Formats: sequence, C-alpha cells, structure tokens
Amino acid sequence: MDEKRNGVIAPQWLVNCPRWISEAESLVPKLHYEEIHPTSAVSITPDVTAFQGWAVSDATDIDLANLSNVAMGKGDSVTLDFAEHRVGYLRLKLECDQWYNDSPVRLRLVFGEVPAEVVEPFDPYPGRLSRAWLQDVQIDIDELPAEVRLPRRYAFRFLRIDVVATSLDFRVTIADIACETVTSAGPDLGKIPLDGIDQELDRVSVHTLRQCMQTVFEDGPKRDRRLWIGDLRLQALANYVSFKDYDLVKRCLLLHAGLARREDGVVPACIYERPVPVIGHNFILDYAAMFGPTLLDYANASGDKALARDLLPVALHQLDYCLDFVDPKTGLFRDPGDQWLFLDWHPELHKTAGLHAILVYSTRRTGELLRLLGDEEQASRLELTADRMAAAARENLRDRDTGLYVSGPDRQVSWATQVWMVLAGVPRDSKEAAALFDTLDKTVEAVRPAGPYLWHHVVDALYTCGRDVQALGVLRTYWGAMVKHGATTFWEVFKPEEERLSPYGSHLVNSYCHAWSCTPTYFLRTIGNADKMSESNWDSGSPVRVRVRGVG
Ligand code: RAM
Repeated sequence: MDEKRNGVIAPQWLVNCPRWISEAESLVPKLHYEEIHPTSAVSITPDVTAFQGWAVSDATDIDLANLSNVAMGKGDSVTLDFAEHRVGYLRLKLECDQWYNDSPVRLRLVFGEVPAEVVEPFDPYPGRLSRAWLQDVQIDIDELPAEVRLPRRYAFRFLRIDVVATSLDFRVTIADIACETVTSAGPDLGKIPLDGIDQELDRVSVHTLRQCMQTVFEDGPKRDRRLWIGDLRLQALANYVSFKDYDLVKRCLLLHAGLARREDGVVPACIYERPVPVIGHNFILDYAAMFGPTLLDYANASGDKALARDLLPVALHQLDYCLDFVDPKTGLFRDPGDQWLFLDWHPELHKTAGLHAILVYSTRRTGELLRLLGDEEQASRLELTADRMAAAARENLRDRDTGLYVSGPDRQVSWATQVWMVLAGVPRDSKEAAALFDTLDKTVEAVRPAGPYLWHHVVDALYTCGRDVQALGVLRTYWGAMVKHGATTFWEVFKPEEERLSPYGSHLVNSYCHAWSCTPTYFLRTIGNADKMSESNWDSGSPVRVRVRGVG
C-alpha cells in the first residue's frame, strides 16, 4: 500500500510499516495561532560584556507607538523586538508617504533568535550547513499600500528591516506589523510554585518546548525543524510535566517505528515530515538505543500500554541490533568504525566507553519495559545481560587508581563516560557513583561536556546518585547563565567560555531554541522539588521518574 499525503505518494520502499504511519498521520495535532506585535524598537551595539558581544537597548530615535509615522527611505533601517522568542509568520502592512510610489520598494528583512544574527553579516558564510537556514529575505513591493504575509515560518525575537531601495520621491511607512505565532502546545498543566532563578529556568524551558511543539517535536524551529530521537526523548520528559500531550509523543514514536530502515529495521536518527513522512539519512547508534527507553517513559507517563505492546518489537530489535556490536568474549562494546556515535558535540570526545554504558542503560530500561508489559522472563534475561555488561565495564574500563572509567587506547577520561556509567547503574552503589563526580572535579584533563544534551545527562546522573544540591547547582549555573544572557528559550550549543562555539562552522546557524535544552522544567517539577509536587503532576498513578535506576 502506498502512503498518500497532500496528494503526494511516498514510494512504498520508504515506509517500513504503513499501518504505523497511517496511525501517526491520524494524530497530526491541531495548531494554535496567535497574533503578536513587537514591543519595542531597539538598538544593538557592540559590548564585550554582553552575549556574543552585542547589547540590546531601546532605540532612542524610534517610538514604537509612532512607527506608522516613521517614513523610511533608501538606507533607513529599524530593528524590532518581539519581547521573547516567537515562531510564526510575519505580516506587514506597508504604506507610502505620497499618493503613489513611482518605483517598487525593496526591503530586506533579517530575523534573529539572538542579537548577533541581525547585526553580523551572513555573507560570506563559513558554515557547513545550508546558508538557507539563515533567516533573511528580500522582498519587492510594486504597489503601496500593501499587505504582505511572508510564506516562510520564522523563529526569532529580533527583526531588522532595511529599506534597500526606493526612488527619491517617496518613503515607506510600516502601518502594522505582527507575527502570527504557531504551536501545537496547549496550556501548561503542570505548573508548581517556584521562585527566583528556578522560576525563570522553568518558564524558559516550557517556552522552549512550546516553540518546538509543532506537528512533531521539532529539534529547533529555526534549524533543523525535524524530529530526532535524542531530542524527542528529552522533550517528551519535559512534556509529561507540562503540556501532557501524549498523542504527540505517540505520533513521533509511530513515525520512527514506521520508518525504520527496511534493510535492517534500525530506526532513523531523524525523520522528515513533509511532503510525506520519510526516513532521514542519519543513523546514530546511541539514538537507536534510546527508542526503547523513550517508549518506556511514554508508557509510564501516559499509561498507554497498548502502544508499548505494539511497538515493543521495534524496541527489542534496536537493542538486538546494538548489542551485536558487543564483543561476546569481553562483554564490551566494540566501535565498528562505520556508525555515527553521538553522545555530545565535543570534537575530542572518545565515545566507546560511553556508548557501552548507553547500551547497558538501554538494556536495563528495555527490560523495565518488558516487565511493565508482563514479560518477566525476557525482562530478567535482559537484566542479566545488563549486569554482565556492567561487570565487564567495572572489570575492564575502570582505572584502578582513580576509580574513573576510561575510554579508548589512550584511556581518555571524560564527563560523558562517567555520567553514562552512573545512569547505567555500572558503579556498585550510589556512594561509588557519587564518588566519580568528586574525582572528576579534581581531574583537570577530563573532557568536559560541550553542550546541553550532555549537561542534561550530567544533571540526571547527579540526581540519580543523590547529589541533589550539585544537580540543582548545574541547572542554576549552566542554564541560569543562558537566562542571564537574556535567553527566552534555551540554546542548542552553549559553552560559557566560548560564546561563539558552533559545531557547524558558524554561530549564526546554531539554533537558539532547541529541544534538548528544555529539560530544567522536568527536573524542577519532579525530583528537584518532590515536596512541591501535587498529585495532578502524576498521571495514571505512576511517577515519570524514579530516583535510582539500577544503581546499587
Ligand atoms: C543536530 C541537531 C539535533 C541533534 C543532532 C544529533 O543536527 O542539533 O538536535 O539531535 O544534531
């Protein structure tokens, strides 16, 4: 059977299981629109103390209330601030200060999630990813007055409008300007009382998630605007304590399952939704291993065991596929060299030991899924496999002097490896797990996390071994620093000491509203504030999170 959507037929070979795709397509969410106006006209000026060197202040020469009276001719420019991050479509009402315009007017619009994007030139563009991700557009309007609605969906807070060309005989005015914002997120159902920086962290997390919730959980509404498993897993956790949109998670799981690679059943790391859902060309081993844990989280949070049962074979298959890379003799993961291993963006990170730990984690959690579905026998078998792999790690990857886990022939020590060992329950107990962090702190050469995806797991691991104060400290300092830099959504890439860091060759193409960065709310509304949790935050009587998984 061919899959049809918007009149386009997806070739059958792209779809592994049409039933799951059809079910996913029946769950396309309703989008909610709202018209938002800018709140001020601003100046963006160099300032070494500000994030990426750009400070934002109110423009002294333009009063927003008076914008429709500001006549702009060739070379004039205005920068508008929409108060916080917005995702949507821009609508402009333009007028002329004369009875007619004797030439077309040409405008250039530049949208920025952060100030740098609207002031630093996009060209020549040094980035690896398409230049087209950068959000600028030139429009020509023949006749004024005119109403223009730009077809592209933008993600931005700041908008610079340059008048590139008019004749000398007229000037253009902006009679009205608005963003028609779009999201599939409904009301936030999980609020708990928080103060100070925690309240800010929670608000910014939820806003980040809201912006990424479209017809799938997008990784970033500016870039890549698609569904990645690693991002989905974290967004889903934040969603269970806020919007509680179980159907959107279900849709995303079904898309991944339905589009698994036909040759070997591996779920793609990412999926393209339009014109019809198709498999992306990226496969990440650690993301495939997260399919089972994501399904388990979903089943625990929603109580929907039917989907868990339906997709269980996919989860088991991912695990099977991944465990094939474990050497039966040593019980350790062996990097085949031809797979994308992610864990973090750090260019020097050695990933083998971390990957081993991720497979232990995934094995344990897939075992939990089996137990939830009543298959005790298989669950125990997986538990045994995980225990053996954990023992192999303690035996072969643990440095006897320091107690830290090492990766590769150079015995690299990294945060990534320790964190995943803790999450996988490799240390014998929470004390041993917590001690890893004390030693890490003293190990200057340890490779540190490069971005929020790994920082999330640092926080998770700290809570897992009972280091609540330290965990909250990371939330407040790392994510808190983004808030102090003016973030209204959390970023894809953030290294405090290297503000222009980018894995793509240009900080301008980084996403500044990014899925995997939205989890402070998940910690703050669960384990970080267990005393403030109300019954309503737990659905189907089953907590989204338990404190210690497999440690001990
Ligand atoms: C990037 C995106 C996405 C992430 C992958 C691995 O393209 O940032 O969020 O999951 O990399």
